[in-house]
Amino acid sequence: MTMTKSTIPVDQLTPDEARDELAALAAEIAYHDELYYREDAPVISDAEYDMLRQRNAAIEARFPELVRDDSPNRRVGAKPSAQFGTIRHAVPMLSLSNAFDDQDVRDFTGRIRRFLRLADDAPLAFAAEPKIDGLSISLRYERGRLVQAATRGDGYEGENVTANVRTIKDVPDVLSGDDVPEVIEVRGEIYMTHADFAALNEAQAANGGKVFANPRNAAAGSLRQLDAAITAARPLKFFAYAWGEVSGGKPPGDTQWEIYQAFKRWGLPLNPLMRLCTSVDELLAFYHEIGEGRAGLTYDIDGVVYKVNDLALQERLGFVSRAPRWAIAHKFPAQQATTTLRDIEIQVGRTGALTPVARLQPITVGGVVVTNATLHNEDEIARKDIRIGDTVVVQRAGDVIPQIVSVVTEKRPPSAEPYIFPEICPACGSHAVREVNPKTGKVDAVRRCTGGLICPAQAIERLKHFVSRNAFDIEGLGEKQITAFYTDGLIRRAPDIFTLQRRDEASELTKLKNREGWGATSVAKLFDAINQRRRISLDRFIYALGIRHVGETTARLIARSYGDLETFLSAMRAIGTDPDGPQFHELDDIEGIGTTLARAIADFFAEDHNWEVIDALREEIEVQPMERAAASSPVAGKTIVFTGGLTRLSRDEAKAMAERLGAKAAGSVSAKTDLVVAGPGAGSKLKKAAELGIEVIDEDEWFRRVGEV
Ligand code: D41
Repeated sequence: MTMTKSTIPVDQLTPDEARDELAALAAEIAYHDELYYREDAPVISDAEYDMLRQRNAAIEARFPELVRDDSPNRRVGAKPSAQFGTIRHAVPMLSLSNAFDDQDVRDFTGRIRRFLRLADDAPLAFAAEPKIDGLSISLRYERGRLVQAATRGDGYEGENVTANVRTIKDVPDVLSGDDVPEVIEVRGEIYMTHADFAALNEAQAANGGKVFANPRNAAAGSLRQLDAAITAARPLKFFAYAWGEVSGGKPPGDTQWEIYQAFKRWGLPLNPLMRLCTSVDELLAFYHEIGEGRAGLTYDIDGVVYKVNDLALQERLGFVSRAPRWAIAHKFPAQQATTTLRDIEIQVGRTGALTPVARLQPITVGGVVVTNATLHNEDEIARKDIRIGDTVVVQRAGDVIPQIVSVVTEKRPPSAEPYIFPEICPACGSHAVREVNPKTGKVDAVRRCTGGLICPAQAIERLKHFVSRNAFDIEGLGEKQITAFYTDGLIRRAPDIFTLQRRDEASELTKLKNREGWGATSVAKLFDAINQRRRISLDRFIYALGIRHVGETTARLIARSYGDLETFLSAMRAIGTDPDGPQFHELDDIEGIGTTLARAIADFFAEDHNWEVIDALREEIEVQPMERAAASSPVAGKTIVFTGGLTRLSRDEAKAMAERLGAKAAGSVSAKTDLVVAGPGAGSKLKKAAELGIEVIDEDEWFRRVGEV
């Protein structure tokens, strides 16, 4: 299959070129759909596939008369795997932050000591273990029996793969021992050994079956078999390394290491290379030792993981967004390879950012086929002087998008010209500009399309975001449907989704069920899916708005902080009219929300058209209030200022503790402050609190109040 290659911006295509390219794209996308849906063996990445579809959509938007009968946007493909039920993890499965060199590890332990106010020479032990390159899984045991197994999924919800996991010999059906908790979720990694992987691929090839790219994919593909008998025939293995819900709060033991010993007693497999370390130097020695032995292992690892051993300290350290402060993955260096850069394509994102993507001659880097790489932005391209046709060094590290490290200039073809970054949006032809940051006076690295509402790429990306899994999660309204509905003018803005059924019922001629690829049943299903989402939680609603920089975590923080839609919107209305008023500072003061983020939110609510969308949405949907974080704690909902020297807590830990208890930790005392916790040496803030008549307590009283004496 040849790839469609075009660097011509969409708005410069002639109708003939557009017709040809649409034909090529239709064939190419159909080919990839087939591989993806029927064979579960895509040869391009999702991002690359998305790019094809986006280019197709952009051309169709500009040349509606050229939209083909077999346009990719008119076909409704089989959904990947809705076959497995989803399971909500009782305790979310966290992610891990990464360290890439020794210094990162020293910073990690330094941060922990500072956070806990531990002296440099105070003992601090870590459990160190190889990081298995497999799939994370959560196994739920009730009264010692395996009752449920779920993949990690997005950390909150995973797929129910119980039947398949039951076929894995490494996973005990029954835990043995008299100290097994009534309920325990054991977490760990499912993986496949190199030898088993090679044998599986050989058998697959001989039978004309699917050949997997690496052991990790083979393990994932095997676990996700609908027929558990197939999984049973696949040699999957398991190592335990963590836990989720446990009756009684925590498993028997006070340290990570003790829990591992309990796991072992109960019959769960542990990685034999785990080690208890008591200094950074020991951690680094462990890393280098494992790295040297890596090639001799029978399974893939991509680094090592360090975890604070003491569970009480883990508890105090808590999390930053979704990763624990008490653990880190120390990754092995990335793998590199050289290949040629075939093209540079420009993607237009939801907020108009023009992102250059390198299309590469496919190359295997560390066992994975790489066909594209991120180029970040135009400065990066200029700095590295990357040109189409160049031979480039590509690097892959873990799950991150491959990068171009450098150009092999000796191999540069004489015809290669410096790359000129487009100054107009390839999707809508508007000027694309680099904004100047008013604070720093620096030019933004990102060039943005100024087309805003008229840019079809931005509009489509916004809609895609709106219906995506962690936003409104509307089944049956995927990328293809959104693009087709957008192109045909049926859905231009989010509220249109909720009026689609009424408009369809009112229309005489162009009923949805008569569209190609649709029928009465699929249309009824779609309306059903849309109607099911007329009630939505505040955090999802905020996330769905697609405000720049506002991801899921931030949306949740905001939702928890304001509680309900009315409170949130009236604050945002105030900010929209007075961008530097008290409401803005309240937003800025939310722990985890920095000024850039607060500004982006303020900018969003300063736009009339965003209010139009929100108002129209409110006609159609009901936004459910959020439970405020830890509403039952004595300080929930309060705004607290810590000032002066604290002896038992670092400032960061105090802030995190307040947050955990549902309070807001603010930086300055104002009329909104409910409580000031002051240590020795508190100055002006204490004075201000006295002036305003705000209650002031000391650190010991703080601990008494929150019941953590
Ligand atoms: O071997 C692994 N892949 C591994 C993954 C491990 N040995 N330990 C892990 N520990 C955690 C925490 C500390 C968050 C319980 C992990 C992972 N997490 C993890 N794997 C994928 C996302 C997070």
